[in-house]
Amino acid sequence: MIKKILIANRGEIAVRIIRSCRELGIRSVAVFSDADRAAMHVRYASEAYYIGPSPSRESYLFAEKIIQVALQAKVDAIHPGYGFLSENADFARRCSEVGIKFIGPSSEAITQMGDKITARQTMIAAGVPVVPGTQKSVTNPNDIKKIVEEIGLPVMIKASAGGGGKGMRLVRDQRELFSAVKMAQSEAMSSFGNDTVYIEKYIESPHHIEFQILADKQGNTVHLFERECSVQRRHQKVVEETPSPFITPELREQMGEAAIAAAKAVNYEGAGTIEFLVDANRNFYFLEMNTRLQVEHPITERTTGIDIVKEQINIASGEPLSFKQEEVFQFGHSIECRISAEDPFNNFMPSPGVVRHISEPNGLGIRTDGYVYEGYEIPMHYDPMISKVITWGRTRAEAIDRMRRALYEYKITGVKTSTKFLERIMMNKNFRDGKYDTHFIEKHSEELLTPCANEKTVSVDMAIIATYIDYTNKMEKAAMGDFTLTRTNDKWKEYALKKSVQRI
Ligand code: MV4
Repeated sequence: MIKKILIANRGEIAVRIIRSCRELGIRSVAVFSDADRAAMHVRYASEAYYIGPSPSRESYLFAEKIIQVALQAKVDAIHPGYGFLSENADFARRCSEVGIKFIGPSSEAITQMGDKITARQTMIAAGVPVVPGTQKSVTNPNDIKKIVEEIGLPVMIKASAGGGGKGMRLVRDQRELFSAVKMAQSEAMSSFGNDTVYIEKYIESPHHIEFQILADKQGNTVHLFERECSVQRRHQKVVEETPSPFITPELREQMGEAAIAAAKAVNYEGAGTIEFLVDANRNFYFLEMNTRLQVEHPITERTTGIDIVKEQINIASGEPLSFKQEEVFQFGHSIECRISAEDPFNNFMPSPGVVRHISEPNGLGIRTDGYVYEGYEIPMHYDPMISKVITWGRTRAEAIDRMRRALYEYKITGVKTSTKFLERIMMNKNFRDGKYDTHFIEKHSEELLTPCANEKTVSVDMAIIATYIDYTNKMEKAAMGDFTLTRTNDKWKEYALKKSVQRI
C-alpha cells in the first residue's frame, strides 16, 4: 500500500500529481528550492521540505538530497514527474536500494530506451518498424560510406545517448557526410559524455505521433490511443491534439499494436509513450520511447476519461489495470496549448518576473493545469512553461473554437506569454483543415509571428479602439472561414505599423 508520496518536481506537474494523491487519500510531500519557497506545489502538498539553492543541479536534480528527504519523511514512493530525474536510471535504482518505490519503469527499461541504438535493436527484434538505418554504432569512414550508399541520401546522424533533437545532423550532400559525423560525435561527447552516433534515412516532412501506454506488474499492457504532436518549435512541442487528424482508423490500430509490442519488448511497467515518425505516405517508424509521464498527458485523459497519474500510482502499488484494451474508447476531440512566459513576437525571449494579474479561462470543455498566481514571481531558473490549456469538443472544430475562446479569456499581466501566438495557430487555415506536419511553424512563421496591433500593449484612445474593432471583425471573419486577412502578410504588417492598443 502506498500511503505517502514524495513529488520530486515543481511547477504545474507537481501540482497535477498532488491533486491525484489527494483524491486517492495519499499524503503528498513537496520538495522546494530557494526560488520556490512560495510556490503553489508547496502550498498544495501535505508536507514540504527545503532541498537547496535555486539552480536545478543543487535542488531538483540533486538525487541524493531527495533520497535523504524521502527517507526522513518516510514516504512509500517517489513520483519524478517529467524532466529532472524522471528518466535517470541511477535515481530509479537508488530509490529501490533504499526501499522506496520509484513511480515509473525499472531502471533497466530506462537504460534500454535511453540508449537509442539499443532501443532500435530491441524494436527490430520485437517486429516494430524503425527508420531504415544502422543497427550499431559507426565510426569507420568506409562503413559510414557503405551504409549511406545503401539507404540513400538524405540521412540523419543522431547521438545514441541523445533524444529530443539534441546532437542531430541532417546530411543532404555526400560531401558533407564525414564532417557532419565528426560534428555530431563531438556534440554528443560534450552534451552526453558519449560520442556514439548512428545513421537513419531522413524522413521528409514527417508527423510526430505518439501512443500513450500503460502496463501493470501482471503483464497487462494497453494503449490509450495517440497524440498528434507535430506543432513544434525547435523541438519543443507547442500544440498537441488527439485524435490525430492525419491517421486512419486502420493505421491507428496498427500503430497501437506496435506500441504495445514496443512496451512489452522491455517488460515495461507504468505509463510510457512510444514516439513514431509518420511519413507523407503514412508509413510509420518507431522513433523513441519516453519512460515518463508527459506534459501532454491531459488530452488523453480528456478523451479516454482515465486519470493517468492515478493509474501510475495503482500500478506502482502492484494493482492490476482495472480495464482491458476493449474497454478504452476515444470520446470527442481534445487539444492542448502550452503557455510559456516568453515573448513570441520577440524571438520567444524569456519573460520571468512577477505576475501582476492572472485570470484563467473556464467554462464547458476547458481545463487549465498551471501553478502561477497573482503576486507570484516566475523564477528564471526553470522551464518557461507556466500552464497548459486543454480543451475538449465533440468535434475537432469545436475543440479548436473553444481553444480560441479560452486563449482570448486568458489574461495575464506582469509577464509576457505566448497566448497570442497560440491564437494565431488556432486561426490558421492549414491547422484548421488538419493539414500540417512537423514543419508547420517554420512554414507559417510570418503569419504566426509578425506582431499585430492589439497584440502589443500600450495606451488606449478612440482611434486605436476603432482599429481594434476593425481587427477583431477581421478575426471573426477568419473564424467563419474567410481567411483573406490571414493569407496576406501585408495586412498583418499594416496592422503592426498602427499604434498599439490594450486588449479590452
Ligand atoms: C528525424 C526526422 C526525420 N528523419 N529522424 C527531432 C527530434 C527527435 N526526437 C527526432 N527528430 C527528428 N528525427 C529521421 N530519420 C525529423 C525529426 C524532426 C522532428 C521530429 C519530431 C517532431 C519535430 C521534428 C522537427 C524537426 C525534425
